[in-house]
Amino acid sequence: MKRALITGFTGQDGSYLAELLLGKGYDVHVLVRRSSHSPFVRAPHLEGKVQVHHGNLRDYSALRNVILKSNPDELYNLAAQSHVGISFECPDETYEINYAGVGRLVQLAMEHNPAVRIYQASTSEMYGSTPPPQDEESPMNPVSPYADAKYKAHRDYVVGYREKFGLFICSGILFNHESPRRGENFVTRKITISFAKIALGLQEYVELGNLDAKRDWGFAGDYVEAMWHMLQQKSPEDFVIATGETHSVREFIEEVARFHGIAITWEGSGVAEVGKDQRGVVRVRVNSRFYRPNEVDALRGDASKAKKILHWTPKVDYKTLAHLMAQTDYDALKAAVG
Ligand code: NAP
Ligand code: G4F
Repeated sequence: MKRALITGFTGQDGSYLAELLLGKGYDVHVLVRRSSHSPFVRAPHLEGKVQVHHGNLRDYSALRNVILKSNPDELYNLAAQSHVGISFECPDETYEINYAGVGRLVQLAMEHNPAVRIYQASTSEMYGSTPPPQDEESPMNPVSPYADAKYKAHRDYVVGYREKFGLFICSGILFNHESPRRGENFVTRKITISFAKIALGLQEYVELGNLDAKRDWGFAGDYVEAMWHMLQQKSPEDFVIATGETHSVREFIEEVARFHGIAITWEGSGVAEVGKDQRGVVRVRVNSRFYRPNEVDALRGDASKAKKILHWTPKVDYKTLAHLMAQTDYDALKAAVG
C-alpha cells in the first residue's frame, strides 16, 4: 500500500485530494496545524479515514517528526498562506510559510527518502503581469508577496532541487479552482454566500473590490486528479492546469445572480459603481477596502501539455461550477434558518 502525506488537509484542495487517494487505496497521512476547530470541519466524512499529525510549515522539528512517522512515498504540499490580498498585509508570514516552509519540508523529505515524489502547489499568480494565455513557457512576473514567495519556492526548491539533486518534484501551476468547500474570503465563495443570503432576504447587498479582474476558474475536484497524475509519470515535470476559459468577477456575479432569478444591471463607475436588480434595488457595491495594492488583471491558462502527457481534462465547466456553488450555499443557509 502506498503512503501519502498531505499538508494543507484542512483547506479546500486537501479534502478533495484525500478522498481521491483513499479511493485509490493509499494510506493517507495529513499534517494539520493545531486549531480550536476540528480538522474535519470541511470534510466530516473523512474523520477516522486519514491519520492526523500535528505540525506547521514554520516548525522544523515538527516537520521532521511528521516525515518520520508518515514515511511518505508521495508528499503533496498544499499548505500555504493562500490569500493574495492578505499577503500584502502579512508579507513576512507569507514568505515564512510559502517559501521558507517549502524549503524545510522538501529538504527533510529528501533526506529521509531520496526516492520520495513531491507535488508542490504552485500557482498561476506567478505569471502576474504576463498577459494571457499563460503556459509553462510564459515568463513569471509575480506582483504580490504571495506570488513572489510561490515563485521563489518553485525556482529554488522545485526546479532547483530537481536539477541539483535529481529529486522527483513537480510544480502544479494551477489556475483558480473553486468548489463548495472554497474558503469564504475568496471572491467566488463570497459571491455565492452573499447571493444565497440576498435570495433568502438575509442581506441587502454585497461589497466587493475590482470587478474587472479576469480569472480562469475550474473545479477543485478535477484539479486534484491532475496533482496525482503528475506524481505517476516516469520523470518529474511542471504542468499548467486550467480550463482555458476566462471570466471577469462581474460575469461571475451575473451568473450567480441569474441562478437566483436576479438580473443585474450596472450603473456608475469605479467605487461609485453599483449593480441593481430588476426592481432597482442595489445588490452589489464597490468598496476600495477590497482593492489590492497591485492586481493580476487577467489569467487564462493553456493546459495543452497536461492534456497531452497526463491525459487530463477538466470535467466541470464554468456555469455548472457557479451553479453548484450557488445551490450548495443556498441549501445550507435555508436549512440553517429553517
Ligand atoms: P486553502 O483552502 O487556503 O488551504 C490552505 C491550507 O494550508 C489550510 O489547510 C491551512 O491550514 C494550511 N496552512 C496554512 N499555513 C500553514 C502552516 N504554517 N503550516 C501548516 N499548514 C498551514 O488553500 P487551497 O485553495 O486548498 O489551495 C491549496 C494550495 O494550492 C495552496 O498552497 C494554494 O496556495 C495553492 N493554490 C490554490 C489555488 C486555488 O485556486 N485554490 C490555485 C493555485 C494554487 P488552516 O486550516 O489551519 O488554516
Ligand atoms: O478569489 P480571489 O481572492 O483569488 P486570487 O487572488 O485570484 O487567488 C486565488 O487563486 C490563485 C491562483 O491564480 C491562488 F494561487 C491563490 O491561492 C488563490 O486561491 O480573487 C480573485 C479576483 C482578484 O482579482 C480580486 O482582486 O477577485 C478580485 N476581487 C474583487 N473583489 C476580490 C474581491 N477578491 C476577494 N478575495 N474579495 C473581494 O471582495
